[in-house]
Amino acid sequence: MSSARKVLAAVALGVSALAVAPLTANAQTLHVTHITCHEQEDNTGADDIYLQVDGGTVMESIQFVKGDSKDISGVGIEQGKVLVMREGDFPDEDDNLGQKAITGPGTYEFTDDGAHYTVTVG
Ligand SMILES: [Ca+2]
Ligand SMILES: [Ca+2]
Repeated sequence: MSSARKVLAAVALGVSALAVAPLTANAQTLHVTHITCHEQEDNTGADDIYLQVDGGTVMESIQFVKGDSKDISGVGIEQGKVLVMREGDFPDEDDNLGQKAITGPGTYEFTDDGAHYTVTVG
């Protein structure tokens, strides 16, 4: 392939990449990288923390006690979406510990129901 043809091929690739990603070009996929528990919601035993986006669970339940600080992997969230933190109380109704619009990389505090968690998003 001549160098001119290589350039044309690269341009064609660029155009097709844009064509399959309309409107979402600015939406960045972020990840939950860390969760710290400053205060638990449950008085006895560990909290069972899980995360939801758009009504779907994006992080299955992980146990936290006060002072725990855990690395999280494989939990993606699109920038601009609302992250909901819940605490499982099966068979009772689960508790809602807060919801935050994820506007970019940073830390988000979840403080509802007497709990206090910091979620790091990167
Ligand atoms: Ca609870
Ligand atoms: Ca619980």
